[in-house]
Amino acid sequence: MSDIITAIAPVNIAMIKYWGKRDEKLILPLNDSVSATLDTNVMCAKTSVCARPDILENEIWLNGIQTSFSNQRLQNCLNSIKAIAREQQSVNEELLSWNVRICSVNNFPTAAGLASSAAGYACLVTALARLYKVKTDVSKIARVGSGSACRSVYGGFVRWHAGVQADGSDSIATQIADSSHWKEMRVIILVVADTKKHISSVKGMSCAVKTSELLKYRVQVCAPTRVKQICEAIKDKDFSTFAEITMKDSNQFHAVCLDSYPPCVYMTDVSHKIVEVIHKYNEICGAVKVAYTFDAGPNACLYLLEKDVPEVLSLIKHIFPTTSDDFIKGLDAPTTHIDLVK
Ligand code: 2P0
Repeated sequence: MSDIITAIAPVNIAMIKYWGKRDEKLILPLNDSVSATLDTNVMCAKTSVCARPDILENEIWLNGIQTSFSNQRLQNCLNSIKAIAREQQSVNEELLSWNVRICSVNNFPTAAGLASSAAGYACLVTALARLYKVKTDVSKIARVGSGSACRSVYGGFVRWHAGVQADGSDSIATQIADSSHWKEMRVIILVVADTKKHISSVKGMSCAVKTSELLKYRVQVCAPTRVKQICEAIKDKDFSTFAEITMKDSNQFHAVCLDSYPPCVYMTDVSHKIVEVIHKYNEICGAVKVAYTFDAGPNACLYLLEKDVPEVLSLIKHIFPTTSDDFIKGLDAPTTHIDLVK
């Protein structure tokens, strides 16, 4: 039997969103996206893999429960890594012929819509690459599991290049800066609802590509400009530019969702209240001190600098008195995770 290989991969939160594919099978995006990878101590997936002659069929266990291995994306990831291993002759044929057992756990609520698939696939592919000793760009294979997973392969600030090649060979993630570059950056996750999203990202973005006129403008004009600007802002540690672009891109992404037909509505009244509170707070401060961003769900992710965390936390607790702290930790790209509604 093989050694048991364990890998850890954190969640990433995009400032410039990925929404829309140019190739659904290869998972190639229409535009570049930019994200920050959170602290592995706070929100991450941990996956162990092994291959053995006595495992009768490939197995996958998610948070302790055995799940079907029939998922095509999962099989694509395993097959891609094995194909590279054969090409590179990195392990013997016997190991490649054995079935695998994959056990993955998240240290955060899987149903909360907090990019669990990104962390999960990044982790799985990293572990499989080590098991079969392949030397390859892991982000390219993680992308085949879930597009945004390619960004979780790196820490700090990451850019996923849409690429131009039809085979996806240049659709990879690269690091803009590691987490030590902007040590003061903090993230607060506000969990508005921990229920599963009603329209999957796959469905939502496919509908947007087919029906949204705004998406065309976003892909051609706004996203490329914003990617360039936010990469500069990250390099210069220019928080107000970083924050303004992040909020505008979140707003445009949700506008694209509404421009889809039928529309996808991910934000709730509580989400909109958070937007209002952050703008009011920035206005009172006379400076952009906090940025919000919302993924395909109602939960808010706030980017802010360490010095402003205490004041913003007390503001949140004041506005949403039912708030309960789920966990408050944070180191690398630190996160505070708060449940707004129980
Ligand atoms: C992002 N999201 O950039 C955007 C913002 C959600 C909103 O990437 O079909 O789960 O697996 O490629 O990666 C969610 O999409 O979709 C996503 P697939 P994925 O983070």
